[in-house]
Amino acid sequence: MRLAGAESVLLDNAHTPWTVWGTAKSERFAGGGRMTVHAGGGNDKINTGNHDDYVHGGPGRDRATTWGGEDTCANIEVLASDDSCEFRE
Ligand SMILES: [Ca+2]
Repeated sequence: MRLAGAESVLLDNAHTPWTVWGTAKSERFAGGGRMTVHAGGGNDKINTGNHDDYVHGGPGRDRATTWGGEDTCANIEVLASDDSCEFRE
């Protein structure tokens, strides 16, 4: 499935792995399944579930909240909690 032009995406299916590519705009991504997020430009907000997720914020001031799993984050400027992003690139 390809979705383009959304500013907020909720991928609330814990059994489906998702790969999301953002745009230059500020967007919000939230998911329950294993997530790979390339947020792109803009000041993005990313919220993942209890899997081993990968989050790349891209340019901008990006905020990540990751729950459970062993999560890897890159180019994230703000972590919602000390538990977020076990690995940082
Ligand atoms: Ca960004």
